[in-house]
Amino acid sequence: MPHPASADPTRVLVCIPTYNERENLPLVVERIRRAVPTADVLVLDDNSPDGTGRVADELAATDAQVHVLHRAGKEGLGRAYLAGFEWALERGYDAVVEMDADGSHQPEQLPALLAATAAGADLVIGSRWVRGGSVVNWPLHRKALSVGGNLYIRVLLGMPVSDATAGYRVYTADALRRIGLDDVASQGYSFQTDLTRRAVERGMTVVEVPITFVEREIGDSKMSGDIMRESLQRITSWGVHHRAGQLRRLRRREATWHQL
Ligand SMILES: Nc1nc2c(ncn2[C@@H]2O[C@H](COP(=O)(O)OP(=O)(O)OP(=O)(O)O)[C@@H](O)[C@H]2O)c(=O)[nH]1
Ligand SMILES: [Mg+2]
Repeated sequence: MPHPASADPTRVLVCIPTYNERENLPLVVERIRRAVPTADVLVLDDNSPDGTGRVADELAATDAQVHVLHRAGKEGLGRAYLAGFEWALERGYDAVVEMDADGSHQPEQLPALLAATAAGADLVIGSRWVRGGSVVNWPLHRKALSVGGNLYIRVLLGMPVSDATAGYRVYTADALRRIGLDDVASQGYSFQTDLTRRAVERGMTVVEVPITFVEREIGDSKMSGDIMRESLQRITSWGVHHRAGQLRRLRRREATWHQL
């Protein structure tokens, strides 16, 4: 039976990975708390040298819906999210949100993503590259990198997803359990493609909701050559396995036809 919005039983946790986001964190947390007051927030800080962890503790001290997971050191976005997902599943949340700390993912658009979850999606992707989606303040080379990367992923992995690298997402708790988090090895941004691929392979309902992605105004990007290399290597290897599997199935089918 549908529930009225005021009695919504869905428990939502917004996970925010942080590395040197001291100035951005209070701004994004305040916007989340205003946009979706019922949602809890979990900051996943990798012992940021700029003291983001202390800022997170101060926010948590004044707001019972804000929590902090302090991690020993910088281990990458993927590892931080895996720790956050485990934390959420242990505590019985129904939906888990991924959101950057730097304001690129606008909290005001979260209700639209959560609406797609409520409508039955297992995974909702806030997408820059579907009709209605956009990017504000990106130089041409960043756009080209994202569009090119997603094209490479589509061609190699054959997934019907326009923005598989996007980091603004909602997973249902059930989807996270079905995806299986124990053997996820991706550390950097390939983590997003990895989980998209797993969701598609398991026949889950993946819905893309258009978002306006706004380039950070404060702080530095953590994108690096190592992160790019990890993505390229992992995606290429998944693609080769995927296509080799298709070829094997095709050969088997051909062999069966010849026997008929
Ligand atoms: N805990 C943790 N968070 C990280 C790590 N690397 C990046 N982050 C966070 O992940 C989010 C995305 O990182 P960004 O540097 O904004 O990466 P990006 O959005 O691809 O790059 P820009 O568009 O240049 O900002 C931010 O909230 C970062 O603070 C990490 O190793 N550990
Ligand atoms: Mg960013």
